[in-house]
Amino acid sequence: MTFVCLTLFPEMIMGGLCHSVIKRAAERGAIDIRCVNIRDFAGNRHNTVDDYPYGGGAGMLIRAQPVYDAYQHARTMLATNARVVYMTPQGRLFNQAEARALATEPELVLLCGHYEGIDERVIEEIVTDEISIGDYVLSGGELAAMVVIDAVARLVPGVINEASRQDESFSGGLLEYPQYTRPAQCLGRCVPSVLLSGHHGNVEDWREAQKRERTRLRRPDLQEGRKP
Ligand code: 6GU
Repeated sequence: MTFVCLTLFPEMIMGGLCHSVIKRAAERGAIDIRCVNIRDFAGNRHNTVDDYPYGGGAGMLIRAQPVYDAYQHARTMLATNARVVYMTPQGRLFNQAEARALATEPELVLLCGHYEGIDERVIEEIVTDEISIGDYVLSGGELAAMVVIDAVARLVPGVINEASRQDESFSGGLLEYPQYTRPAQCLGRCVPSVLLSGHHGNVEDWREAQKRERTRLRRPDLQEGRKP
């Protein structure tokens, strides 16, 4: 799967995603993460991409033209008419179901805003989806795009181990059970004895009960067994 980010801070995206699981997946060619720097399409001598908002108000906006030209450049890098996701607190809330849906796409373009936003006309022209990662305001869309890319990429076949993809929090609509590794006693606490019993049926039952209890206590909004 190919991700192309339209951003003013490509080094932030590439630096943030060049680690661990995602880095190795990119090295293997399971995913490809690229950036187009909107500033390269400023089209003026000082390479400025922002301007004052009509009607007044605080802050600056990214002009439509550099974003549109960066998008046209991104299109030359892509094989399909890929969805264009604008990262904005005004978008629909991102969750695991949304991640699963996006992971079925062969290519995605992620548009990262900055300053007070982007001229609405280019959003109308190129954007197919608007996504927010939560009810708080970030100073730019890059961190949000990185969150979406990480969550989507790990659902792409061959990026992570299939078993860990099944077992985790949210995939069954419940939180994950607690886990322990050696030694059996640490920080004055013991590993729950059922995990040392070697009785796989009891271990499974205990883990399932832990998932339900954790979800009930910590996230009662996640309805039992329903995929979010
Ligand atoms: Cl997607 N962008 C920005 N700038 N802030 C956010 C967000 C996105 N999601 C939550 N806050």
